Amino acid sequence: MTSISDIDKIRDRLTQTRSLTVLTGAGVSADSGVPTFRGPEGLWKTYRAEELATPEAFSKNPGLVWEWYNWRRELIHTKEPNAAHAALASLEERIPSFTLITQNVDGLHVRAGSRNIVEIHGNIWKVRCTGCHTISFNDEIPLPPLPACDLCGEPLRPHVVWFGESLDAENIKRSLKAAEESELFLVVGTSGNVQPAASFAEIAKSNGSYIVEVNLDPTRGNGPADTSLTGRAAEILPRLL
Ligand code: BJW
Ligand code: ZN
Repeated sequence: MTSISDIDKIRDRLTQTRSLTVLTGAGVSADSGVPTFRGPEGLWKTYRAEELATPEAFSKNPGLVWEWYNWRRELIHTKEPNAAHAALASLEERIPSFTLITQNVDGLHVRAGSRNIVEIHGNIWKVRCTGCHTISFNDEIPLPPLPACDLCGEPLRPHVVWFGESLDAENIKRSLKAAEESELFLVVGTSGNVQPAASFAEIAKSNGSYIVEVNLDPTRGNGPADTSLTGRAAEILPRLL
């Protein structure tokens, strides 16, 4: 259980800090009703995310991968940002230097008002052409089973980062800089399974940052965390304001 004194301690630190970096994962959107990747509800049909979020899966069966993304787009479309998203947007207004690094592709942080945000795994509301590489915003629901580019006719793919694919270099640069320069680093709702995101807290810590983890699962947080707050992000984060 998270003690009231831990919450008070971190709230005090947040009022003092000039530089906060936050890393979020699927747990932040869980309270909005968006399924996480690795929990019991993380399965879609009988597939694991690791089997669908790969360039190999898309080459072999683009229809299946698009079916999964269409299902997720339809689901996310019906969801709203929750109190955790709102709390992070309001921290951004209070702290002079604030960066939000999110692994989530659902766009809920931006809808809640976050501005200085790095979407390191992309955005499910964008598509990218596999031929001419044009990236465009697209919130059509549902997309056709095999959507194609208006400009060149080649297949479109989701503008997200799959396993084995490189993250955008500029996004990595911004994330590392924010981790290195942070006084306080908050890790919220991520299992820490996926690199390179999972190493950002370590990097922040080795540069002198204080690490706070917020997760539903009390077994998390024994990594680099200086304080672990156990509970739902939507319940804990508003209490830190
Ligand atoms: C709550 C809660 C509540 C629940 N409140 N908490 C170094 C070492 C080993 C391997 C690698 C390495 N470097 C690279 C790799 C390979 C690979 C990797 O990391 N593999 C590991 C599995 C071992 N990484 C990559 O391939 C990355 N690319 C890369 O590094 O390029 C260079 C390179 C290329 C080739 C070889 C080597 C290097 C790319 C990774 C892309 C990941 N993409 C996905 C899909 C995105 C698109 C989409 O969404 O469709 O990103 S996978 C999926 O996992 C998604 C997520 O963003 C990501 C992280 O998941 P997350 O957010 O942590 O979710 P969960 O479900 O795992 O956890 C939820 C947590 O919330 C849990 O802890 C709950 O307890 C908690 N929770 N409810 C608070 N209410
Ligand atoms: Zn094209």
